[in-house]
Amino acid sequence: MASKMASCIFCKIVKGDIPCFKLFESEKTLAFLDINPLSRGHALVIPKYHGEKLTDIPDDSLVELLPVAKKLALATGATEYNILQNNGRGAHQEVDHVHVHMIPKPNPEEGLGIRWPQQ
Ligand code: IU
Repeated sequence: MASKMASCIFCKIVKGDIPCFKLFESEKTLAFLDINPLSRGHALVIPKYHGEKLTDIPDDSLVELLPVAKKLALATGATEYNILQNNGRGAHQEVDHVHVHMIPKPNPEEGLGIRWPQQ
């Protein structure tokens, strides 16, 4: 586990060793913009606790993920969005640290006019 954490890119982001565009942080949770967004405002919400899949994470590190994704969805002003969480290669998981995607559906006419809340 310790060696997986040492090489985990999201653990490095949690530690501040790799920069990110931070959107939210609490004791157990971090949210930041996806580096390769599917739409403007595409964000990731992660537990700071390292675990590959949902089933590897204790419940107390999971409870905030959906409320934070909801907060970020509201902040984009998007009325349509996807919340997505992949587990395993066959389910399209690429990064082996649990994360929840919040993917706003772009509004082709207006754009999103995102104003992220101050922390
Ligand atoms: P997936 O659910 O594991 O397939 O999604 C991984 C996401 O992590 C994907 O959208 C990447 O663009 C994103 N990502 C990132 O935001 N920053 C990184 O340094 C790396 C991946 I590596």
